[in-house]
Amino acid sequence: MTEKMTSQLAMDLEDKYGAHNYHPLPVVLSKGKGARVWNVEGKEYFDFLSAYSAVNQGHCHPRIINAMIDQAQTLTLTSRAFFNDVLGVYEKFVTSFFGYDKVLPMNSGAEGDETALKLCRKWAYEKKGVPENQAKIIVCDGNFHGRTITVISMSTDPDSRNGFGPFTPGFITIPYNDLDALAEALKDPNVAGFLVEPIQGEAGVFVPDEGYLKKAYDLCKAKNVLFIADEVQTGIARTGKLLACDHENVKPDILILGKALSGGVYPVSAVLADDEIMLTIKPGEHGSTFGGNPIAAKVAIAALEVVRDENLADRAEALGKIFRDEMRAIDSEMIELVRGKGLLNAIVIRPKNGKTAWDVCVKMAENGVLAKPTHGDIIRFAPPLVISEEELREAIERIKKSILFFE
Ligand code: IF1
Repeated sequence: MTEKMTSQLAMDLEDKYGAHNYHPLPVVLSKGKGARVWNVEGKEYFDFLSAYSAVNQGHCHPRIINAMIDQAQTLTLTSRAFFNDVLGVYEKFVTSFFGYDKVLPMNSGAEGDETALKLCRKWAYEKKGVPENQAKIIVCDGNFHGRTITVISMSTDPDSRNGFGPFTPGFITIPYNDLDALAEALKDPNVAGFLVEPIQGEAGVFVPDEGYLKKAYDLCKAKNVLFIADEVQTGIARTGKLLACDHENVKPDILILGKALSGGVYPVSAVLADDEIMLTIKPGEHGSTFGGNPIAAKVAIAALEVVRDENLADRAEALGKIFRDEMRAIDSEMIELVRGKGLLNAIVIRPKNGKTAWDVCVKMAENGVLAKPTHGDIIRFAPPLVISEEELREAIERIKKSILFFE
């Protein structure tokens, strides 16, 4: 490539040579550090998306990057046909970090959800005594668990599903945050598991009622049904606790992690469970070429050490309160609702004079804050958890200025 790179050239190249499976904001990033990113021309932004909560530790955290570089220069991939001297160390570290007997390492969040579904079904047949191929898993309206065919078979979002059938059977859909509906669905003796996001991210940071997770967990336990938490987006300190389930002292039977498990440096996901569930999968029954590779293992250890050593959960809790208070204090008809937990927040935008959440996001980008609307009228705000209070307050001023521009 001899031509000088510009934002326009980058967008033209993606348009001509890349699949059109996204509609990005017209911002072309080329550098990231901590809570800040820069475009090709050097314009600086505060990143308030954090790659959908994958960059909780901040862009290019030196401790994680160095862990990756060191391992990348030593041994990158062995496959699981052989042992290596890193995976077991990581498995001990991560199971101790979250309090489970074992971990099954994968790469993407969707693979984590798929693995959890397979574990849940296997457990149902081998331990609960559900008849073969009759296992059912309860999921919620508005869920987002990834883009693979079985995962979208659980989805209620037309954009995620339409045109991709036929779908995988065996799912019961109930309204989110509705315990009566869950109790009713649990009457089916073939129900094996309940898969739920502790906060629905894609649905627009839909925070359930206080006590919902604990009561849902108890209803599942009473029926010998596995409580499966998808913490791919809400986990890793994002909501002000290490896991969103920790706000209600719920320990999922199966825990799914991804995204910030690697600090956004490398694709790393993980499924954690105790032996009764995890050992239902025998050698040769599940796997992945890159799952648990040495680089992923070292990166994930470093990423979790940063969460621990830099107290990212406490930071998210404290800074999130400032953010929501300041957003609620903005005097604008466009702000219908502010909701969230920790540093996973969203504003529901009431369109004004034809201006929508998208227009607010374009204006925010001009003013140096990056965020993206979800489902049309909701803007999600999720900065890296390493953002300083001073940076947060500067970003809040830029967000206020952007919203008040339309008054
Ligand atoms: C896209 C959404 C967020 C997730 C939860 C599993 C996965 C995700 C709770 C799958 C992934 C990403 C996927 C990305 C955009 C983003 C997203 F808008 F799609 F829904 F964050 F809300 N469970 N979420 O949020 O993990 O396979 O992607 O590693 O597909 O556009 P993945």
